[in-house]
Amino acid sequence: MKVLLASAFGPYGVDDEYGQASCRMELFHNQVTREQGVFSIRMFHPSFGLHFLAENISPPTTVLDFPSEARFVEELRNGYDVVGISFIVPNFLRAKRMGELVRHHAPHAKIVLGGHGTPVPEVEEIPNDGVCKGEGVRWLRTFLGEDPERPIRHPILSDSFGGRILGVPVVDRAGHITPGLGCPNACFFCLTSSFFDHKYIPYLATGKEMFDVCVAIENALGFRKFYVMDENFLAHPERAYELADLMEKHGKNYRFSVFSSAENITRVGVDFLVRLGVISLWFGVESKIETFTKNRGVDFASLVRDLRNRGILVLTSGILFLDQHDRQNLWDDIRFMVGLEPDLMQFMQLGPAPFTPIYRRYKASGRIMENAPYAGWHGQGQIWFRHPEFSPEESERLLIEAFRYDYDTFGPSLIRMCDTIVRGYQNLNGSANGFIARRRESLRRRAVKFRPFLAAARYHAHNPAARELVERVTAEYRDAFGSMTVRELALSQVVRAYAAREARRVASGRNVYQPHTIVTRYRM
Ligand code: B12
Ligand code: SF4
Repeated sequence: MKVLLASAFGPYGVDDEYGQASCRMELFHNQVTREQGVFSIRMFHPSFGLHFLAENISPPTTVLDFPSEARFVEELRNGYDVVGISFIVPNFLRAKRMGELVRHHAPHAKIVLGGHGTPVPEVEEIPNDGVCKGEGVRWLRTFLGEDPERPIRHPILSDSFGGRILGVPVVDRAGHITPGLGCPNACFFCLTSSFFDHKYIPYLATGKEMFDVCVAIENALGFRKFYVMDENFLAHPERAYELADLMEKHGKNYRFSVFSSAENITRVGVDFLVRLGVISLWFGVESKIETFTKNRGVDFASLVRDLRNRGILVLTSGILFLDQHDRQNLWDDIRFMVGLEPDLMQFMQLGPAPFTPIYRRYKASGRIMENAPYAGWHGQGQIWFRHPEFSPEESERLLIEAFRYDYDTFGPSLIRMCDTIVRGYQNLNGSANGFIARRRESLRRRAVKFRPFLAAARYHAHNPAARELVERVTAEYRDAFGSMTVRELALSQVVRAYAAREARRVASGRNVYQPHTIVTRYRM
């Protein structure tokens, strides 16, 4: 018995029969820094879910990530008994094509489908022998006739590859950790909450379990920085407290990037986050018009300021085209969210996806556009529901304007991040706690790494606000670290050359990168 697990085939982020140019496979460039030209931060993430599955079943298994259609067919020729396809809603047509290819080239193989695309009503149009709508490890074990309840092992993986800053290939990788899936908060628009039935499914239930995975990743891959893929990591403070205690006890200066809702961030407090080694934090501001329970009573302006002053990078997200939005208050909301001055700002269009409460409501009232192709259901193109005020075309234009407003007002996120790092370094000065002193030292190292980029940035600052930001942050660096060394000056010239080339590429409109195909063999 041999198993193949594949992600939807590329190329991604191009207009073709399977997808749209506005649906890229790059996290920041897709939905955060997309309008920041040469400053847009580029990177790819492997399909973590597939590795979780591969690590936790018994047969020899191949994970084929980011194949082309031809590469997928080529792999099928290796004779698999089970082929798993993972897809999200906008990749529905790709998954359908892949199912057809399996039936044609490997007619004896069983096809199983999984991922956030499976709730679409037409899922049965994809040839299949089983559909997993939710947690996959137990489901796939059951499908293969294995014991679903035996302990789950966390895969040892790095979080990203293909990073580029100002066109320079950078290696700034971290370990990947998924402590659990889903979130019980059940915000009405949220697919990940609905997909896992508004429950939290822990993979690493305690701080000790998480600490052990950190140590295992450090031993295997050398990373002491981790990208934590959990929708609401701080919703389980006991796990985080235990993890921090263990790190201190064992002298491990680990650092984490986490997602969390604001209520939980304020509950544990910024001091604790510094102690835990959180270096970046992503939370949903969503909107000031709609009151989400998770955001009730949160003073976002001071929260963002406090976090950045302690060296924690802040990524906030906002939703555009809520029912209450009209031409006036949409911009009030955009200005409010941008005015919080996070390092990074994600805007996403409201996107009713099957399974969610909002989808059911819109579907029942005939507001879902029946002819809108799934390829466009991704939140960075045009809305696929009828809004009382905005047409799909306007939604696309206004989304782009919101991103540009952020960029024009506060400058490149890259430089804001440099600002946060140096602010944290200055403000953690003099702490009596030896562990915090080590945190400060890691901020210094990050600052040093970024300095040549900062120096090259002035040649690409696109308006007076961006130029002023670069000047101010450059002065902060000088105050904190003195003049640039000869090596830093030389490196900044290298960055300048790369950035000039990247700027030409961006200007020519060829502004999408493709991830390379990654083949990982388990037990083969
Ligand atoms: C990491 C991530 C990405 C990475 C992609 C990495 C990759 N290689 O695919 C990046 C940043 C590139 C990305 C991009 C996009 N993403 Co994304 N992404 C996520 C995120 C945050 C985490 C996914 C993850 O790794 N989870 C951890 C793993 C362990 O869990 P899992 O993937 O759910 O897998 C489990 C089960 O689902 C199941 N399973 C999954 N696949 C399979 C397959 C089989 C055969 C079986 C049996 C089971 C199974 O088993 C796994 C173990 O339990 C999710 C949100 C979330 N928290 O889940 C959004 C999410 C999946 N992304 C989403 C979207 C919309 C996008 C984008 C369109 C951009 C956007 N507008 O947000 C682009 C599309 C890219 C493209 N062109 O295809 C949506 C999908 C919504 C939908 N309607 O389908 C999500 C749910 C976010 C959201 N709430 O809106 N994304
Ligand atoms: S808090 Fe975040 S992850 Fe949880 S339901 Fe709301 S939007 Fe989804």
